Amino acid sequence: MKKINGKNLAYFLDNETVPKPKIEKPKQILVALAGNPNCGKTSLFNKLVGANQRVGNWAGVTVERFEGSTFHRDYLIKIIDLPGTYSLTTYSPEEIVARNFIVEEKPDVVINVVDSTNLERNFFLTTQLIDIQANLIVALNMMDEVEDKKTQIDIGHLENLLGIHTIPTSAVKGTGIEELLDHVVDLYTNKIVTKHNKLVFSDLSEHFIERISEILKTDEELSAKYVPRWLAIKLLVNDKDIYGLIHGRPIWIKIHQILEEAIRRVKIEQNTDPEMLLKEERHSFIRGAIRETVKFKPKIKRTTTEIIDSLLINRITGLPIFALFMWLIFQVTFRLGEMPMNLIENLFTALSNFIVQIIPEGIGRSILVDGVIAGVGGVLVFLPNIMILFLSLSFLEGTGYMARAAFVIDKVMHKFGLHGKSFIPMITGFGCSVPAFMATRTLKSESDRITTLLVIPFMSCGAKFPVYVLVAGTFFDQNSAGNVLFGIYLLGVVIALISARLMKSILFKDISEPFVMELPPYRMPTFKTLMFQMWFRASQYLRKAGTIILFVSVLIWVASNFPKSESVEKLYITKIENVKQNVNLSDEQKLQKITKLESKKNSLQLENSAVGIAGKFIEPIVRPLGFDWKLGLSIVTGIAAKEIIVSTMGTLYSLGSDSGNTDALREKLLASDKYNKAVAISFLVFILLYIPCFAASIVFHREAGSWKWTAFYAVYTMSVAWLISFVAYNIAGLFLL
Ligand code: BGO
Repeated sequence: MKKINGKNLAYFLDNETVPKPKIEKPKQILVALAGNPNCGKTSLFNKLVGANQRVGNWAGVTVERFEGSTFHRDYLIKIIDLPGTYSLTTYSPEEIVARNFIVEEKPDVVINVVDSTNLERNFFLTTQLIDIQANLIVALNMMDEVEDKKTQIDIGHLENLLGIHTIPTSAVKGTGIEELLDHVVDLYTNKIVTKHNKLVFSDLSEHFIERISEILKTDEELSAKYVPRWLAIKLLVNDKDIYGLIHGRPIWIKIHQILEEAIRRVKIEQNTDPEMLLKEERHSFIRGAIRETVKFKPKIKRTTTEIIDSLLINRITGLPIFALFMWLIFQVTFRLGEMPMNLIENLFTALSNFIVQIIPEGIGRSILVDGVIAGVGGVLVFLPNIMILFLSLSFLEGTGYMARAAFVIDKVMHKFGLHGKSFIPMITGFGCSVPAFMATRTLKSESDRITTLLVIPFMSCGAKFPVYVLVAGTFFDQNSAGNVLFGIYLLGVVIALISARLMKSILFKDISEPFVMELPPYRMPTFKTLMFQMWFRASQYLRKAGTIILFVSVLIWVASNFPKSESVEKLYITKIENVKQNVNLSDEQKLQKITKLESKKNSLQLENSAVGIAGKFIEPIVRPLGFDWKLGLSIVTGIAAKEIIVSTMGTLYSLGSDSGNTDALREKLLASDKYNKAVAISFLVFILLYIPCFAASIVFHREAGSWKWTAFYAVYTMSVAWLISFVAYNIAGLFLL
């Protein structure tokens, strides 16, 4: 056999005749390493690719380009080491190179190398990589140093909060490298995924991001190439390159308008611009994530924020402090509100007296005094309380405390199957259910969202407040009234939490998905912002008083005055005439008797009127709760708007010339033998828990998106209200009477 270079020739011949086995080219995965300068990216890159690397330059700039490759589990992993950057703006050539590569080249996987000894600074870039919706893995590098410093990182929890697979590594010790490569392959082959829904900005920011994204999506060419959400965020932060990309396109006109609106609203509501707002919200997200997952060795010297946080977010002191703040708010609202409230009351009394003097008795005067002033005036007297309540809530929100409260509540919320993030819409519910329902949009888990929507009605809205002030202030002394108010609000929260637990385990049978609880910086809210927010709510309240409440007040006046019973009218006119003719009575005695007869006649006429008939129809349903037909009817009218409850009561208790005067209404309530403390408690509980106003219910339906949920919401709130009121009435009856 012929030999070539000492090798058997048959070997070569065989090789030529036998078909060559097909060697498949290994599948290639393109990976980018992104991270801050000095996070250990180069060291990690060296560990990943060994000597298998080349150095070149990025096209057009004098920035070095390192690339290398390695084999792992049948895959050729090609790794590009991007220049170190703190951010993905376009201020430096390094940033432009890193950003363009990720956005334009779309690597299969991006490894975000993070210096774990400095998470706060390094995660800023991470939040921007989340915006781009890159297929991310976080390499928590320098873990050896973290261990040396006795810092503990709950990596599992961090992974859940960020929605990104997180691998601890040490580039100097060479640990975590295999695991990192395993995750690259798993992410590429879709065995694992990166969740991009974890970074949610504030309602205000998300509102504009969503609106701009929707318009961007209509430009097919653009949205095929770029992530619309990322573009929207970049436009809001005034990114010159993205502006250049979009401003020549037809969609720009609409986007431009939204951007202008965003600048205006952010200035008014947050006293800053969208760029700063988003930046701050990224930091809040990062602070929250770190606070939840990292335990540092106690430091000797702490920052002021850390010292305050150690009290406010503390496991032991956090909850009582939150309860104390809430209690204070209700005390202040009640006590401070008293003086201006009396002033407005006196104004309306003077107005009624004036009208009584200038307009002769008749239907016109009665509509004005018993309808309009009793109804609208009865609601307006509570304006100072509403303003104080909203001012206090806005203050706590603006200082950054509300986010801390949500943070503290987070753990409690988890016990009830909800996430701390649900607490923000719930707290918003203390103001008004409409924005609260809308705020649930930031909850990405469907079951969390529906559950939160269903429990928001139990968070007592501001419109119910006047009823509380009226009833608690009538049946309880000044000291106890604030406590009763606080108790009512607390009961709402407790019922909301229990309901959430029940719904989560019976209706949804799942647990809540973890999200970061943002921790914004502490700051003093500006006077202007506080005033704006307070005035915004107050003007809404005033508008309601001038429209729907005015309309319903007049409607109730009509329904409570007609039809009139002719026989009752005749009978009492005769009786009154008899008194007038009675020579044995003094003028004073006559006046007393006539007033009594008038009152009796009015009360009988009311019972015979449309309102009386409707009230009597409802009475059997509400009687077990201690209510008569007047309270029952007030509840029904309250379905239109909660403020109407007080105005209905004002009209129903037919105050004549005293209309608009809450003191007179209080006297009537106190004088009635049907009402006592137990009825008052039962009534307060019912008002607290039953279905929100009509406008809020429409928003609920829109957010829940199905009649099934809307029907459930109506039945559930009404049944809970009835049941708990029934229990409260009977228990209060045992102790308070
Ligand atoms: C010096 N652990 C520890 N302890 N150190 C690490 C790790 C790790 O996991 N990873 C990297 N380092 P680069 P960029 C140095 O150079 O890879 C260290 O910019 C020194 N140099 O060894 O360059 C790494 O590519 C003198 O440290 O980062 C390097 O992201 C004294 O982090 C530094 C001490 O790593 C930056 C360290 C002259």
